[in-house]
Amino acid sequence: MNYDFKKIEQKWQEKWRKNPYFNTKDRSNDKKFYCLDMFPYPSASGLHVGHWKGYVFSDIYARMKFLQGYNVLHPMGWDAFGLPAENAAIKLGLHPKENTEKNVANIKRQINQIGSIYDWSREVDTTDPKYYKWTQWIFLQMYKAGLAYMSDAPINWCPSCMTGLANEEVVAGNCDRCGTATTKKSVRQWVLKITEYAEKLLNGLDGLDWPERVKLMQKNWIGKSSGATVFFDIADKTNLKLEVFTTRPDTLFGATFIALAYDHPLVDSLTDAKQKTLVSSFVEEMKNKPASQDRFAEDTEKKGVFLGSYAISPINNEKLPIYLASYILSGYGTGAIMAVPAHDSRDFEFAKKYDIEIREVVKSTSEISNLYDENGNLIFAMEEDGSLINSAEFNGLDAKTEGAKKIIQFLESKKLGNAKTCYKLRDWIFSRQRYWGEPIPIVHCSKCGVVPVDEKDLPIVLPEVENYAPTGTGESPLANIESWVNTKCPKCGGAAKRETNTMPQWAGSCWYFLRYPNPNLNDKAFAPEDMKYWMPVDLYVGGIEHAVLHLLYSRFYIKVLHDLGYLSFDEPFKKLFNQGMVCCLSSKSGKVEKMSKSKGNVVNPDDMIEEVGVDALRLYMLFIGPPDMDVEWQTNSLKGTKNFLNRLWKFIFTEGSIVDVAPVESKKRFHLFLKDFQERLDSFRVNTAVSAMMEYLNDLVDNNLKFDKELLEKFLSAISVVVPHFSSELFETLLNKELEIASWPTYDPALVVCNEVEVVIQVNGKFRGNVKVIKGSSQAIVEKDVQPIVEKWLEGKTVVKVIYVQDKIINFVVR
Ligand code: ANZ
Ligand code: ZN
Repeated sequence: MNYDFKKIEQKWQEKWRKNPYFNTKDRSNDKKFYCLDMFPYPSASGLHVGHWKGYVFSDIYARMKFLQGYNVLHPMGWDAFGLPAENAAIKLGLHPKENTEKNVANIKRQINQIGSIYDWSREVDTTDPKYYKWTQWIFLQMYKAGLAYMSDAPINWCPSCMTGLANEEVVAGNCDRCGTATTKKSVRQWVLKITEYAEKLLNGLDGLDWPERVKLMQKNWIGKSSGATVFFDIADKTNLKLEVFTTRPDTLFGATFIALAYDHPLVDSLTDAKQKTLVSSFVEEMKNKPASQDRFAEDTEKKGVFLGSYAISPINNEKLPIYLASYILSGYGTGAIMAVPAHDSRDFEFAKKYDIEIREVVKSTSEISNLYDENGNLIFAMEEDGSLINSAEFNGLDAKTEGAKKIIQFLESKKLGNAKTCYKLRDWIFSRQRYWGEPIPIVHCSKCGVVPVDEKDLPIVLPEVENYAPTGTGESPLANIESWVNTKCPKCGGAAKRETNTMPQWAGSCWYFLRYPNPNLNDKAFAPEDMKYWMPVDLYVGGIEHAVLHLLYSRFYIKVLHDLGYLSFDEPFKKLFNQGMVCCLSSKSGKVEKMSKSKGNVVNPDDMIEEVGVDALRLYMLFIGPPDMDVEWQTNSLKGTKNFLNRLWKFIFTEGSIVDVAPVESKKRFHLFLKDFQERLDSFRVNTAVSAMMEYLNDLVDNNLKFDKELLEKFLSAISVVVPHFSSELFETLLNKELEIASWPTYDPALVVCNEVEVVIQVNGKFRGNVKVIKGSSQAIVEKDVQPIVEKWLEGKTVVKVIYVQDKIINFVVR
């Protein structure tokens, strides 16, 4: 009997479509498990095997929890508004709606092929008016709470996408969507006060079971700095005062100049007549520079110009020249700094260039070599902690701790400054001058000003428009549809105009997970009882690229809805898992790169399924490497997992493999496998769980082990999370049952004891640790098991040989 994967997989997929036995029960008394994938945006190219990696991974846990008796919510939907979808449609000359529908159909077909237990009855589409009615409703709640406001401040602008962008969407000065260098543009825009939540967003990170690097990225993005603001008088201008923000108040005696951002409000009043021409040409130059918010871009040359005026140091009354400097950001702190060249490398570089005094005020307590040249001049800024010198009565204090504290106290007592905390996080530019998004539910009335749309008039439906291409004028294409724009003021009933900006693509994805429990709810965005039962999400699977975008924005939304009394929890995702990317050799560049259509290295799952089947592909996606790491796709290795399934099938159908009562040794071996398999799944090492399956098959064959019906049922139930079609078929054929009734098997601890041995790990003969493995484990298994332990010893080395003495020792010989 051959394993006819095509027939079998088709058969089961049809059955599951007709009878989705795994669909979610509404609230029940069962424990719940909310297993969520980041929903895709329906791009034209469809899924590639890179997308499969995350979806197969999450399906393992959805299926496992289902077999464990949990009420599982494992939904899927479409993040279909926004720039990517719209740009794609424009390119094809299609209406975004039409194009989106087409793409959704194709991707849905592809997702269905995975054989995952998605509950399609809860599908969500962010472009459905029944959905975005509530996206608009949330905006109104924010507006009413004072968290949404209009601003005319210059924002990041992408000249190619012809829209404003949030800071999070600008990467190294370029548009995150199309790579074009961004500029600054003053357009009227809507902004959300995410900064009001900086502290809450920061503190909330502590309690999350998220990868450390994502938490760190958010922490850095929020960028909390503690220090002080210091006020400086201006020489000969008694009416002016300059405020700077510093994280190093302890270095106040070392300040030798002041630097301002080019657009600081005091530039004009501080510019001396003699310097006017120089200053205005510098300002012009800075205006035209691309908008980089990255103060740490150390490579850029520091430039500046002297304004011709001086500030007075509040601590020693010295006159400090005031400069404009290219490295000062207008949006951070006060846009002005006291510069301490001896202890800040940016100031150091600037001082060297413009020949400004460099005065040391902190003596390092540890010896730093090469700090001075032969003439005793500093070669670089000493940013380390140390004790204060050249600082009058503060000398000798530990600079960053006591010194800072005492100097802040001094400033506060004389009203010359205050302790202060700054955040790098900026408010969130929330409007886009584009067509394909949720209309912002606001009306502008000449009499009443800005008026929110009545909640009962939601949704404000995105109108049909003939020309949806961006205008580039700072107005959205909606502005041209007079019949839509002209409306009545909800307040006074007079003639008024609709807001024509639309929301950014993130608006719909900030809260979609609240909608899945009941996507058809008509009178509310979500029901409190549902929220209480389902939220927070138990496992959230998606790519690292959303670390400071979607994942930060959603946390903000949830915290706002919590504070407004709509939710009882304030963090949406308890556990986050970032699946690594699938990379592949690109024929264009000759390099192994992230799989993407533009690089021409995409592997289409449709083709792979044709060749090896769904289960073999699932198996391979899990086996390809640690799930959180980037891995390289190799079509050849796919045959390996196909062969494995064939061999397993053959073994099971071999005369004598299934007996009435399995011998004790066979039972033991099975329970050992089960323990291993489950522990590895529990710790998210899915690749090694698959190797446990492979090892077990070798064991079955080599040692002539047997199944009885009980063992077989347990075995098939366990591996059904990985190869559901394969398992279902055997369940039916051999056990006369449906997988539907299966439950998650547990190993018998009595059968697995005394079967573990401790193996000594060595690298070049040196003891590096121990590892517990199952007695009789093969070299391949032990090698995999010890990887995390030996990793650091093997890094950058070549393994020449691995010497393995079964159950005793494994020694890596490296060069
Ligand atoms: C004096 C000083 C002495 C500073 C020293 C640093 C070292 P973070 O940690 O990133 O918050 N700064 C303040 N506002 C700035 C702006 N708008 N653009 C560029 N730089 C700015 O950095 C805060 C420090 O960066 C501040 O402390 C200030 O320089 C500078 F030995 O003040 B410091
Ligand atoms: Zn009005």
